[in-house]
Amino acid sequence: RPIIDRVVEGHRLSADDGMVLFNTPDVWTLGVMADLVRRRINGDVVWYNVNRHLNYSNICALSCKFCAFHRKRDDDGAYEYSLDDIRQEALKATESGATEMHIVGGLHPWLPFQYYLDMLVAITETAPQVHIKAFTAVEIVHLARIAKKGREGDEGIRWVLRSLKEAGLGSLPGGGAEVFDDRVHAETHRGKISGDRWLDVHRIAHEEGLNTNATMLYGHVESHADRIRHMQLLRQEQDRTLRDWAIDHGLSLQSSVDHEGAAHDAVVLHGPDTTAPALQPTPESCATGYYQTLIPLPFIPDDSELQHLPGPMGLENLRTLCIARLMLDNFPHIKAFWIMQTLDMAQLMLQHGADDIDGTVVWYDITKVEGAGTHQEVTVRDLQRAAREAGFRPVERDTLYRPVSRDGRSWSVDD
Ligand code: V47
Repeated sequence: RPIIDRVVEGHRLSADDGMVLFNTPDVWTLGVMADLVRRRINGDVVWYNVNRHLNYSNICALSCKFCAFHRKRDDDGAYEYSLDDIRQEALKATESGATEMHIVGGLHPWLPFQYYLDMLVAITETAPQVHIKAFTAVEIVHLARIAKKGREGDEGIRWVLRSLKEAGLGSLPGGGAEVFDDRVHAETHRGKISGDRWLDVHRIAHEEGLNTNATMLYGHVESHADRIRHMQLLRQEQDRTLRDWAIDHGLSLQSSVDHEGAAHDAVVLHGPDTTAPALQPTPESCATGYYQTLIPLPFIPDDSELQHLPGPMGLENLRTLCIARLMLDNFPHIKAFWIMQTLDMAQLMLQHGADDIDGTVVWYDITKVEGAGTHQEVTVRDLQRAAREAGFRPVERDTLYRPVSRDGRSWSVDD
């Protein structure tokens, strides 16, 4: 009851509240509360986009245990795209009317930094209108490592981000966050950057004016408390990022404690009262970049080194989604990534806190649900139908959540 009251009144939930929500048998009340917050921030809109994924190489210096994508150079199925392949992909994207290319790959041991700059330039030349959302924080640190010796500190990261931005990078995707916890890191993705470093890269990206997303890969060896801490860390970073914007826009600050128990100012997205639409950061109104969306990713065990683990089921997925919507009160969006959850499940997610159903995708190589191939495509009509049937109004967006007007393959961003 007290938690329901806090949600209804638009007050921040604590980490302890989050734990209560993981333990309550009443998932449906959680759903009602998450829907309330979701409607407060996004009304009856379901955002979708017309996008294409490009996984430029699966060759990776790391061997994370949950990952079925990575290959060593001589392994069967190892591949890397040439710049010509990339140009072809950009051409296909622009010809199909895509507004975004989402580009990630393994930590390739030999490709030089110039390859990544050339990739961005080739895409920008071939498909100038398409937004390039590319490279997880893990790849950015790798690029800082290969670009120049001794460039792995914050200044190296900043230099890499600036160079990539100049070559055409538009934003960072949310991948590679996994779960911010040292034990989980040691057990499942030792060798990858730490959670703290992941957060550093996104902080620097925000300072450089780039918007970013965040993921949480859950349902393997982490605990519920680890998930709550992951959300808490993201939330306190976003508090810091949005503080000046909130003050400038007359949003009253609440108080919150961080994961170490220290008090800080909290930015909770809400309107003048809890029934009015929430004030939202936009690229025009915010002097820096910020986190746009959280994408909860349920662990898919198939073909990974952790395939003996069962992976989370439907109700656990809905519960985690609801808690993410309720805890991350300063994230404008929560995404249902249908590729990992199926479109049927994504519909239910829309009624449990998610307001974004991602995109048309087309090719996706990183995870495959129940033996699906790499060709995983839905049409705009499928996405719109899924949203309408769930009781919402589908609106096409660009990567920065600006509404898009479309006439077949040609499109523009609404003012
Ligand atoms: O970084 C890897 C995760 C991520 C598995 O920013 C797995 O808009 C589940 O980040 N089971 C890639 N997850 C996906 C991603 C993403 C997707 C959609 C939208 C956005 C966005 C980002 O998938 C990886 C890793 O964290 N992952 N293996 C697995 N077996």
